[in-house]
Amino acid sequence: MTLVHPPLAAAMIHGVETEGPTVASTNPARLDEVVAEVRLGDAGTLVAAARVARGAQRGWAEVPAPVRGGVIGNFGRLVEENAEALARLVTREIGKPLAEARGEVQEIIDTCRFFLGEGRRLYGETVPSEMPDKQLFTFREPVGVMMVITAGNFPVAVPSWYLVPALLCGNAVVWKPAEYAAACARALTELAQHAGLPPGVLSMVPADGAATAAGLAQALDAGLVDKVGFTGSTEVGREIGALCGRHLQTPCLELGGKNPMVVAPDADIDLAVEGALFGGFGTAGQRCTSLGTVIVHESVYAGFRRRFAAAVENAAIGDPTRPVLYGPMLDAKFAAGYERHLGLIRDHHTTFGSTAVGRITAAAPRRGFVGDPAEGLYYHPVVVDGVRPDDALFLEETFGPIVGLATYRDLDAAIELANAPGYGLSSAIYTNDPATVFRFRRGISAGMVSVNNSTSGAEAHLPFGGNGRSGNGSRQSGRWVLDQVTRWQSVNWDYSGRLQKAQLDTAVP
Ligand code: UN1
Repeated sequence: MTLVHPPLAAAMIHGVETEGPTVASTNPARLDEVVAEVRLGDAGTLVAAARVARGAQRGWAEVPAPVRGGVIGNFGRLVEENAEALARLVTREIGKPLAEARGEVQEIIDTCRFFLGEGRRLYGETVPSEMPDKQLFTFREPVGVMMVITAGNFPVAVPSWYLVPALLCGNAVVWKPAEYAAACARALTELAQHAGLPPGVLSMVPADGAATAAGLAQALDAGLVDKVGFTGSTEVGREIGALCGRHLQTPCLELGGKNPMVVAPDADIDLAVEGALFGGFGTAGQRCTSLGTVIVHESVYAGFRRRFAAAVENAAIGDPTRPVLYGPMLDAKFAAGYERHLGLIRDHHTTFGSTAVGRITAAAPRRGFVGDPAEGLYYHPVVVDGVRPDDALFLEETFGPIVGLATYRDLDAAIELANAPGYGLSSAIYTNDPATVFRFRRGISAGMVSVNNSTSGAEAHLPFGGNGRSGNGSRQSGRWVLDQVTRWQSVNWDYSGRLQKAQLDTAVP
């Protein structure tokens, strides 16, 4: 199959397009370019998709797991055959530099390769019984119908973290992608459907926030959704958590972050600067794993600050089809959100690393900008000196190209600062001292810890997820995500021919 990216990104239920009003998805690097007309679904469309999924799920679960694995393998191959087209579409629709977009597409391929094998390895266990002539077993069962709601900063890789294992394990999925990334979602859905999924097992419905909230509530009330997977803001995650809680469900929540990086006195400063540049400004700071604050030991602070400022000043920013550190904001909504956060610092802080704070324009230009800044949603990189624990900038996720700097004297204080915002997704420490690494690892409340590497850029087969404001402890990726997309069923099989009563008929010394 060759991916012909459709100019219309409508919902696909049962492989059939739905009707509905359209909104334009534009290229954030060329605002006058419409990438696709997105036909939005409403609450009823989401409920209809969930109903179709319910009807299709049992049949799919009866397909042997290794055969389902084969379908996942096909999906990975189709993505691979269309990798360049898909990466270019990602860059066009959300403005991520092409190199990063290619990496993101590679992440789906890796995820498919991993789960293709899992189809032959969906192990249960045999467990000894306390009684004779009796055997105990465990089986993984699909949860049923999953509603997957994703952000658009990783419009294809992050959805695949849910879709691929969920489908492999015999679930049916209704996917609600971000409206501003719906052309990518449509392309990925078509590839998945062509891989051999029976009709109805995967539907894709772009919808706005209000329609999604109403549709999810109605689908849960009607008993049509068994599990929700959500990647997005902490605020929306709380609402989804509350809604699912009323239905006694635990969603998989992957939320925001204010990810800290500690630079110890013995750190390789150049390496730390490189890590901070990528972590803070890669994807224009619009990753949930983006670096929030660098907490630098006071003895090396001056040197770190100087080299970091130089690196930020010299970084190439601009047209995402060219080799740049970062391109535009994902879309106008994210630019507006980031502008609100910039209000937090304009009056109160010393900034450096750039000549200006805010939008890159003819009036506020950036030296060496790649392309024409007037064409897209481009922002200056900002480094803020001396953030304090009571600053909103220290505490809140900004989701834009801004990094705070703070200092520390002893490791316990650094850990306390790192934990203070109450998120807990990613973190990093730069040091060559094993004791410092292990003390940091133990003290930090974070799902992910990088040592001498950036806060962002997690590999696709390690547990991914956070604590506190970053999520409810659920983890995606690798074999650990299986606990999100399956439930354990235990079986006890008595072949003694008599009623043996657990605890009552046994005398384990
Ligand atoms: C996200 O921003 O939601 O670790 C996910 C990383 C990427 C995934 C980010 N692999 O930065």
